[in-house]
Amino acid sequence: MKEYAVELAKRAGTVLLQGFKSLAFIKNESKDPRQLVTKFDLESDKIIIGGIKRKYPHHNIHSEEAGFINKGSYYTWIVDPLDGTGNFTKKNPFFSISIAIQYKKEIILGVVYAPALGELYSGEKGQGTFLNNNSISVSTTHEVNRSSIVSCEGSDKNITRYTILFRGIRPIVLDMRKLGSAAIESAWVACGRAEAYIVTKINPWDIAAGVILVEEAGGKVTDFKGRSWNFNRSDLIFSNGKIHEKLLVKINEGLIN
Ligand code: LIP
Repeated sequence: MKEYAVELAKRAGTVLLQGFKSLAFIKNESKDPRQLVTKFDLESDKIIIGGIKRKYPHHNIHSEEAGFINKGSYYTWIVDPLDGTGNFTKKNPFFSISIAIQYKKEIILGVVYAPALGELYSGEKGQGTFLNNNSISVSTTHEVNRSSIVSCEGSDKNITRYTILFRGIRPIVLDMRKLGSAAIESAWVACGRAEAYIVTKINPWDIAAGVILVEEAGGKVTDFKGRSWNFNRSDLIFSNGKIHEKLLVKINEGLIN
């Protein structure tokens, strides 16, 4: 399944990269200006969903574009065919494809492919995390004031929550950045470019692959109450494990409710 997930991500990535490199204006197909959907999200979705249906017709699929296809299986493929659509439409290379496989309640495989960056992350239960076939691990930093944090508000319509979080966390860390692709942000924790990724109201397809990338790279993923990830939990911290509790304490000082 890992090889096939990688193959599908690469196939979809080729199409996305063609669109990204073309000079044509990329239109938002959605009526809501905050809800970006381009023809490339849909094309990429078709490639990935079509591929899963052909090879694993009995598996469930949950994709950002196609919704939930329930086959009553223990296996569910969780797919974001284009994560970071906003970046993509602005010719910013930070966009990716995210494919995860959940078995029962647990994520067992994750692939994040950022074609314009030439980076393919993969993680498998008990097998570690890899960036372009090189084993990667989370950063060893213990000090919050030496930590780089990536963060975003996900699909939170109440922007005040994120603003309060940013105001509380920013003064105690070295740096705080927003990359515009949740899948890439979680992958950055897995490879040690950031000590943590803090996100509010994120959709499961944006970060399901990131959960296993970070865990298999030696990190930790919980919600703001310290509970492990599940499909319905959306206020999340992905970290190197060493600064996790300190950030949780800060968040629970009343930054977010
Ligand atoms: C996007 C995320 C981004 C987040 C947006 C959105 P999409 O995913 O990855 O980081 O801030 O709210 O969810 O919609 O491009 O797949």
